[in-house]
Amino acid sequence: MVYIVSPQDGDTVESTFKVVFGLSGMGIAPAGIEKEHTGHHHLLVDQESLPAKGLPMGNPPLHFGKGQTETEVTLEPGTHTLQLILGNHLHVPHDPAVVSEKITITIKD
Ligand SMILES: [Cu+2]
Repeated sequence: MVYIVSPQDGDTVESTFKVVFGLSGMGIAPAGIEKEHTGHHHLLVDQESLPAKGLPMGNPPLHFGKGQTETEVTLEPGTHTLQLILGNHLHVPHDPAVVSEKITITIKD
C-alpha cells in the first residue's frame, strides 16, 4: 500500500513544501532493478486520471527512480491534488496498480 505521509488531505501549505512518501507491504527499489514486490514512487500533481496500465509511465507523473521517499514541490497558490503511484523497474504500474488516495491541498497566497 502506498500513501502520502505529508502533507495531509486538506492541509494548507507554503508554495514550496515537502512531500513524504509512504509504502507498506512492499519495498523500494531504484528504476532498473528488477525485484519482486518492489517499485519506485511516482507523484501525480493535479492529474485527473491515472497513467495507462501495462505501459511505462511518461512524465507526468514525476519519477523518483533513485528510490527517493520524499521530495520538495513548488506549486502556484490555490487548490491542488497529489497522488502517488508505484512503478516497477521499467516504470510500469503494477497489476493491480499500487496507488495512494488522492489528497487535496491548498497553497497559501
Ligand atoms: Cu519511474
